[in-house]
Order: sequence, then structure tokens, then C-alpha cells
Amino acid sequence: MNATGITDAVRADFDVCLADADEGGALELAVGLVTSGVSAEDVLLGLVAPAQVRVGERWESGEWTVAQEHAATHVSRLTVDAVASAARAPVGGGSPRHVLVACGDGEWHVLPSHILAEVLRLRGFQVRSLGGSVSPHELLSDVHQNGPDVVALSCTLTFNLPLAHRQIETCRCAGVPVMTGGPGFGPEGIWAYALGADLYAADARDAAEALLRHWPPVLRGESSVQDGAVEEYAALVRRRPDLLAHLAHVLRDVFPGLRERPDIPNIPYSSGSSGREHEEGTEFLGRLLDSLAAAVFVGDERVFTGQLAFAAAYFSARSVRPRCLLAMTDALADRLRGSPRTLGTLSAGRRYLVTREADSRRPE
Ligand code: B12
Repeated sequence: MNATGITDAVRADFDVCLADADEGGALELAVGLVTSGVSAEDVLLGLVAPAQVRVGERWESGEWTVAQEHAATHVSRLTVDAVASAARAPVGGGSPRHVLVACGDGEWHVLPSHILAEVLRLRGFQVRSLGGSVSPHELLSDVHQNGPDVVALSCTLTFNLPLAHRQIETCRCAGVPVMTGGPGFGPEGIWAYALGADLYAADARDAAEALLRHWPPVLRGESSVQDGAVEEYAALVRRRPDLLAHLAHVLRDVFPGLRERPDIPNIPYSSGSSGREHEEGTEFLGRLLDSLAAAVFVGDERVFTGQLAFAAAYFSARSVRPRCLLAMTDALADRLRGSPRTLGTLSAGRRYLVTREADSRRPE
């Protein structure tokens, strides 16, 4: 039991509801906590949010299928809505504080921003929520139409950072400060500040408290993205189709066995894989390339090594030796000789993979 009154047993029961896609059970449990006096904020942040992290772990480890993850996330989404409406609306006082909540371009992890929006509403903010993958153009037109005091931008995936940069710049050019959050912005929001964000908060509670403390938010961020990095990033984006085709070719030679594995996205083959498998495989390789590009853009190799860590764990959990990732970094380095920042990032990726492989061979 912790200070919120949410016990480990309650958490375990909620996990079972998610595993069984038991909407009724989840709602009864979560709303029951609110009616018995636990704050809605504690239920959202102490029950639903950590349960979603466990959902991700079960998917990553291969224990759950994508369909199970979708069903569980749907139940969490319903729970967030029910908990928010079960809580008493705060009494509004003074002039309204307008927050526009949006997900980064390409970002479909909507639930984190949804939880943030509800927590801010519970704290008395007026919130307008735009949902998943908002383009800079859409964001700007909404900013102009609705005049928020601050934009709260959510990013879960690091490879979306260059796109988040465009949104941050767009809002700041319109004179509206940007608060950022989500694991995509790195440890303690390090990459958010590199992209010029004005504020960062680690979770929805910190976000509400920081805004209340520093109201009204002001423009104070400064982007440290370097021109040379933008040039190399742009080159990687331009060459993406060609690099993807090259990677698919290299990996086919190194790992012909991947074709026979229905449990992992098939690396795109010119023949032998269905359209769907081809699409998934291309997406998988594309994410690695996009992480490389994002790392170069932000100027931090950890954006790339973090994605390699995820990919290696994903393969290991499916009994595939992550050596194909090493083949990939080498193949890319071979093609990208004229790009010093990219080469430096690939070398860091290679070092990470070699160390990981050595560690995994070491007896416990
Ligand atoms: C549900 C889910 C999905 C759902 C999202 C549905 C939805 N409507 O949200 C779907 C199916 C769409 C999805 C897709 C993908 N996902 Co997913 N997903 C998840 C999962 C299981 C839960 C996400 C979540 O709700 N977290 C709970 C929230 C509450 O936590 P949170 O992010 O920490 O949010 C808090 C703070 O960060 C903060 N915060 C968040 N935003 C903001 C904004 C501001 C301004 C502030 C101040 C604070 C703030 O406040 C929140 C509340 O306190 C995670 C696992 C995980 N560890 O999170 C994987 C996870 C994020 N997904 C992952 C992956 C790989 C993908 C895909 C690439 C999978 C694929 N297609 O093969 C795609 C990418 C889609 C895309 N382009 O966006 C990986 C990412 C790993 C990585 N390094 O790349 C994860 C970590 C799973 C894993 N362990 O492997 N996913």
C-alpha cells in the first residue's frame, strides 16, 4: 500500500481486468476507488498509467499479441474517461488558464496526452485536446483560432523528435510557449530543451504544479539544433527509400531464416512475404533509420542506441540473436561515408551492440 491508498492487490486486479479486456470490472474498480475517497488524479497516475507501462512490457516480451495490447489500451482509455467524470469538477475562480494539449506529428500514443488533459482539467485548467499526430499546420491554425496560453506537446517515440521540433518552432513563432512531456523527450526532458521547448514535466502531476507555480508560462527556450545536423538529417530523409532497400537486401543475405518467423515483422523480401508482412518489416527498418536521423538531428547518440536497445530486446524475446542489427549499422556506415555526424552515431550504435552481445555471453 502507498500513500494514495492504491494497494498492490488493487493494481494486480486492474492488470487482470486489462488482460481480460474486462471493461465493466476495470470501471467498477477504478470508479469505486474515487467514490471511496481516493483522488481521481491518484487513480489516473497511480493505477492506470503504470498498468499501461506493464502492458507495453508484456507486448515487448512477446507475452501478449498486438491485439491484446489494443484491447487493454481500450479499457484504460474508458477508465480514464470514467474516472474523470466521476470526480467532482473543480470550482473555477479567477481568469481561465487555457492549455492546448496535442501529440507530436507522427505520434499515435494518445493515452498519455489524454491522461495529462484530464489531470489538468481536474486542477482547474481549461483544456482543449487535439489527440494524435497533429501536423504543425493544424497546430498553428488551432493556436490562431483558440489562443491558448500554452501548448502542451506529448512525444512518446524518440524518432519523432525532428517533427516535434517543427511544432515547437511553429508555436513559439506564434508567441505561444510550449510545455513538453513524454518519454520521447529523453531523461529529464533533455531533448525537449535541445529543441527549444520552454518547459518540460516528467508527469501530469508535475505539469499541473509547474504551470500553477509559473503562471503565465513565458517564452524562454532556445533550440540548440546545429545547422550541420539539420543538413545530415535532411540527407538521411532524402535517401530513406534507397537506404531502406539496401538494408532489406543486406538483412536478407545475413538472416534468411527471418522469413520463416511469423512472430516477428518480416524484413521486406522482394518475394515470399505478404503485403502486410512487407509493410511491417519496412516499418521496423524504417524506425531504426528514423532513430538514426533523429539522433543526428538532436546531436545525441542515445536517441539511436536507445532504439537499438529496444530492437535488440524485441529480437531476443523472440529468440532471434540481435546480430542483424550489427549488420545493419555496418551496412549503413558503408553507404554514408560522407556524413561525419551520421558515421559517429553509427559507430556509437555498433559499440553499444558489441558490448551488449559480450555482456549477454558472460556467465551470470
Ligand atoms: C498503448 C501503446 C500503444 C498504442 C497507443 C494507443 C493510444 N491510444 O494511446 C498503439 C497501438 C497506437 C501503439 C503504437 C506503437 N507503439 Co506503443 N505503446 C503503448 C504502451 C503499451 C502504452 C502507452 C501509454 O499509454 N503509456 C502510459 C502513459 C500514461 O505513460 P507516459 O507516456 O509515461 O505518460 C505520462 C508522462 O510521460 C507524462 N506526459 C506524457 N505526455 C506529456 C505531455 C506533456 C506536455 C507533459 C507535461 C507530460 C506528458 O504524463 C503522462 C501521465 O503522467 C507503451 C508502453 C509504455 N511503456 O508506455 C508502448 C510503447 C510506447 N510503444 C512502443 C512501440 C514500439 C510502438 C510502435 C512503434 C509499435 C509498432 N507499430 O510496431 C507503434 C508506433 C505508433 C506511433 N507512430 O505513434 C514502444 C516504444 C519503444 C521504443 N523505444 O521505440 C513501447 C515503449 C512499448 C514497449 N515496451 O516496447 N502503442
